[in-house]
Amino acid sequence: MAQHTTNADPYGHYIDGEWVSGSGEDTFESTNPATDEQLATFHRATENDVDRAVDAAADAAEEWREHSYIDRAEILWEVYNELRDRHQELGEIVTMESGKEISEGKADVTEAWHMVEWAAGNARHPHGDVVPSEIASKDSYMRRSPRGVVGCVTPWNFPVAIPFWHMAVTLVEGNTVVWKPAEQTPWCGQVVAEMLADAGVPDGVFNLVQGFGDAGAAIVDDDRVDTILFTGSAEVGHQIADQIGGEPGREAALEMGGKNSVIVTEEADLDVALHSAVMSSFKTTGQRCVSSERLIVHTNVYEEFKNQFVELAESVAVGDPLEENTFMGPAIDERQVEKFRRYNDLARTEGANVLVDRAELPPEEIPDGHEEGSWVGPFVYEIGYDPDLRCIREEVFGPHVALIEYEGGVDRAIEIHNDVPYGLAGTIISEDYRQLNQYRDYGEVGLAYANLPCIGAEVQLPFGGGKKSGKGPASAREVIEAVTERTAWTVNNSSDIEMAQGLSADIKTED
Ligand code: UN1
Repeated sequence: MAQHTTNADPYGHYIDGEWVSGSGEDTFESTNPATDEQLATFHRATENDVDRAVDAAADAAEEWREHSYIDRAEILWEVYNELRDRHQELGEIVTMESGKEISEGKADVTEAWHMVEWAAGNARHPHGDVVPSEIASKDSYMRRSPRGVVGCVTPWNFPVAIPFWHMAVTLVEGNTVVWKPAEQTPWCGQVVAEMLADAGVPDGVFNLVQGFGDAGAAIVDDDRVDTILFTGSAEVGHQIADQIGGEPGREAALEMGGKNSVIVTEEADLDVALHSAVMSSFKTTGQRCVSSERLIVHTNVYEEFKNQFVELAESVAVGDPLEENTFMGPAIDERQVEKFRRYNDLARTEGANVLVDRAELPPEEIPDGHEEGSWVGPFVYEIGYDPDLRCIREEVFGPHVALIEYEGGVDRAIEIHNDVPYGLAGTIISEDYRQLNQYRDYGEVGLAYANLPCIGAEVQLPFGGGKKSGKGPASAREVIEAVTERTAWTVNNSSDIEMAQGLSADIKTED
């Protein structure tokens, strides 16, 4: 297995069908968060490089839309096969660059080919509606056409899957793309770009720029980019929403964070509750946008649940993400470790009773040769419910988990769940179908689960949330709305003009 890429020279950008170094002098490193080893070096894009990439995408747009859906999808089937054939290798690259343990690294690649399969398969499905008219001689349709140039800005935590959430449907629908992967996972970006280039995407149809937030901002600022697809922090997402919202003709679909929860009612099967809570809180080291940082537990089962959850949080295996027995790998980088520790301190200041504190892993728990990694373990506390506490309202993006005890009916648990600015994911654990249905109907949550963890959504579901969590889902099947224009196309089959709504079609003249 490769410990780093084989390239000695820095990797570049892919613009207009060519690999280029770009106009800037700066380079940056991809590092392995489990060891702090450098994996590869990349040229850092300037505004000028983004400008060239948008130029190429704009020039290629007209020709690309002339291809049939099925021709466009043909290219993606090549990518689908390659993702499957290289599953183990790519899973290891995801793990080395993002720190996610190997089953998650591989699941990331699987989720990517599922998305490609959905998008390419959808090319042979109907793309619009036949709509009835009040007037028998009229035929009406809803037709879709590509919006043009789509800018994609993707996060590090699903470095292969989320790029395909954005780009697979977008390309099949006939748009061209300028993509900036997260600066933490440029190697995954390079691999995905090589696949698309090798599959024969025409020059300019797909462009990659490697870099930081300034390159992402340059994509957003360029008004030749018709749609922005963004998955990442609420802070950046809201800036994009503010900016694009005021620009006629431009659209943005934004997928942001969450302060998700697991509700455990007095009717819960406690084994299911514990299993779901551990998966929701600690998988991906708590760094999914759907990870849960709040466990809202009924008073009747609180002590028993707490004791067992604490025991598991004390013992989940943190370690080398390439090892199959590891449950949690490292955090992505030191910045994320600091944020996690800052929020742990905040919870203490706000009155938390700390139950598990593995935030600073003792040296004997850190695998040999991994001393420089960004290691963290679970931090679990209980706290009396107060809606103003920041530690239970703000997203940490780490294994930072609050236990909140509630009394009364499930409506009280739902009220606590809803009382945060986010509305992305959540789950309820209960054997009582009335409680489940109440949660389904009143939980403010885009991805709602029952008797399951609140992670692991499949690509054929709509993915996204309300409130601060999202705006026009930037993922999976819903992307189609953000990257296509709808035309209502109505044809009259008669030589008389007859109007709907009782509107008179008589032309009345003075005489
Ligand atoms: C994310 O957390 O940023 O539902 C994406 C899931 C995955 C996607 C998560 N399919 O957990």
